[in-house]
Amino acid sequence: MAGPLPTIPYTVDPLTEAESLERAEAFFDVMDARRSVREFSDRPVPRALIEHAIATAGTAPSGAHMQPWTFVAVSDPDLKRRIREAAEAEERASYGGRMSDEWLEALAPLGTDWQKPFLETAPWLVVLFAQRTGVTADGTKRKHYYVQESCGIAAGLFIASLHRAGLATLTHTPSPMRFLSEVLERPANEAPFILFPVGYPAEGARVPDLQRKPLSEVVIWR
Ligand code: IYR
Repeated sequence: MAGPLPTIPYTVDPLTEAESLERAEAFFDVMDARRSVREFSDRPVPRALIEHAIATAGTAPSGAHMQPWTFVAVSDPDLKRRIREAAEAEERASYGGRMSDEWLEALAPLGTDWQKPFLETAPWLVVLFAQRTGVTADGTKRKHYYVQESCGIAAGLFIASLHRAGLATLTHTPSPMRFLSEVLERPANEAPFILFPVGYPAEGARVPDLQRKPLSEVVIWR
């Protein structure tokens, strides 16, 4: 059994309470301006921005530090077209009867339907795969822990990084999304988790006028 890793010193920024509050408020303002986007421009996005967002996602804490994620960054038009075709085939079946009336009613305010043109318009599709298991240096199978939680946190950081860089994305989960494993030739230990179209919003893009729950509705102080 491996022993504990060597340790290194760690400190956080030494801030006054006022400075902390200022930073917290400024970060909230940045994140509060983020919206999920479904209308993308075809304006190219430099690969370096995608690399930084993925690197930022990779700073997420993960179960036993297994980092159980793979990001597949797709810009190839042929692959994007195949992903769109497969996603729309699934979504057509979902909207056409596979989703319950209750589900369709919950989605109605968002105005979504089976058509997903953004899967071809957005310059990048980044697919986050969750690794149910991994491999050790000697090639043996290794269990991963808290895979969903770890990938969920990584997804959040990915979204935050893109937003900070002035980009837009959508947490898209075509259902079922097994086809992504086939099209992107991923191994059986990886399951598609979220598909992110990434780009700039289309000129004149609009988003639903949603309201976020106030703090009083989401927090209980004890
Ligand atoms: N996957 C479908 C349906 C959908 C489901 C939920 I939950 C959403 O928040 C949005 C859409 C689609 O992408 O249209």
